[in-house]
Amino acid sequence: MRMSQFFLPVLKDTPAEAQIVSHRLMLRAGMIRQSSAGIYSWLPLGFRVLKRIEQIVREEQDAAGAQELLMPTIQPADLWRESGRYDDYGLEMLRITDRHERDMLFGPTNEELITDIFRGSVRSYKQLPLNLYHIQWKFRDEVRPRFGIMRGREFLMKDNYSFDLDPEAARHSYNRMFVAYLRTYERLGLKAIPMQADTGPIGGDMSHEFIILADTGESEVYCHADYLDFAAPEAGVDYGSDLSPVIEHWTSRYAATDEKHDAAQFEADVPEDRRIATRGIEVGHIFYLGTKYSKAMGATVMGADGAEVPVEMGCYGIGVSRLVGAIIEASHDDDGIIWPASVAPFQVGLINLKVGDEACDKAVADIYEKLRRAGVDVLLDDSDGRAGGKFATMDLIGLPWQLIVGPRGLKSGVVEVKQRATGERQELSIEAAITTLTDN
Ligand code: 5CA
Repeated sequence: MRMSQFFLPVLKDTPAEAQIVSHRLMLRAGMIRQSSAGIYSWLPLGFRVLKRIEQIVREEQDAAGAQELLMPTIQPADLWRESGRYDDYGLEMLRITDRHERDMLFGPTNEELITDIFRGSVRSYKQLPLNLYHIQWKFRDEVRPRFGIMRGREFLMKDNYSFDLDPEAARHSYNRMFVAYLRTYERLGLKAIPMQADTGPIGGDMSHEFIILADTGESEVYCHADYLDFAAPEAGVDYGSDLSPVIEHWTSRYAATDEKHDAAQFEADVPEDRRIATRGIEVGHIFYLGTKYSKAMGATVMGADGAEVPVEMGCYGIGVSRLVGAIIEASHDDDGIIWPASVAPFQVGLINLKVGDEACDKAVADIYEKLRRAGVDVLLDDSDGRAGGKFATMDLIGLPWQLIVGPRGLKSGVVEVKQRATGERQELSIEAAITTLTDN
């Protein structure tokens, strides 16, 4: 992509309304624009990151045996009357009336809709286990939307729903998602800690929130420092095997959000120098629901003995749009964003220091083509601005690598390769630079 053609409305000044660094950087880097309180448009740079996160989430869900479908954003109120949540959900639910005076709503979550799909098609235990997910926009009319896309009113969530015959099988489904979540966050370059959590309006009797430690987080959290050194399960996990040893390891130390925090136990379980009491960002939340929805909505299956039983359910959410902000909170410096390679909007920022100089233009065009042919996503700064401004923009938007081509270097046959995360610079021949960037 050429910068001259790319819609990248960067801001020079720090927007006054943004209170936390990720919100400031997303606005400055031209990733999002607010349309109304808590509702945002995703501009090309931000949308690329959102899509890359979504794809990693999808790959790990598929690997764990979940199947993707797509449910609508608008749902009929009658389904929510069946579960009793139409009244319970209160002002957070955006209620809509259609032209026939039918009550509708913009979905804040999908337990009712998926349970309706399930009960319409599944009759026998032989069709279980089943785990269905979608990645869809949700609307919650939050009292205090804030921090940009971190607590939005409209936000993108991955939500799955598992269906099993009995509590033991449901526990296995829960464990599969637990492991898939650890892998997902690891691939996103994040250290997420599973913590005991409250179930709120979703319900159920067991749940874990996945939390990124950050001073700017909205939750107060308490945990053992050992978690920071725990390694996520490797790719190629056998999801059919007994996963409980992984879950036991990842729940072996104290970790709780403030609703579940027990100060006496924290002090008894964790040596003083290993206690972390800080704030965190909730990037995912999994729930064992039991039969809360299946009983209320009549979602039953025939067991092996011929008896009808309500299906055991779980639900599992990941805040896909919130993750964009969470990754920035975890990875930035004074100059801007530092994208982990796995989610970067482009891998390389190619800077032509002297547009119009024949040697520079030719070398840059050649490098751009070679990188593109090797499958590397490149953003080429072909503007004729000043070098300082070009460097500042590249640092702000945080691509993992910068390749800088200038007339002086070219005379001695070299270009400069800079790694954004470390600031490390190397002078290399054009060929060596291309090899470095295609190998990474
Ligand atoms: N039905 C369940 C999971 S399938 C559910 O809705 N869980 S939730 O309420 O905990 O939301 C799941 C995830 O969505 C949260 O962990 C959080 O990362 C994200 N999320 C929730 N509310 C917002 C919001 N207002 N803005 C951005 N992300 C949000």
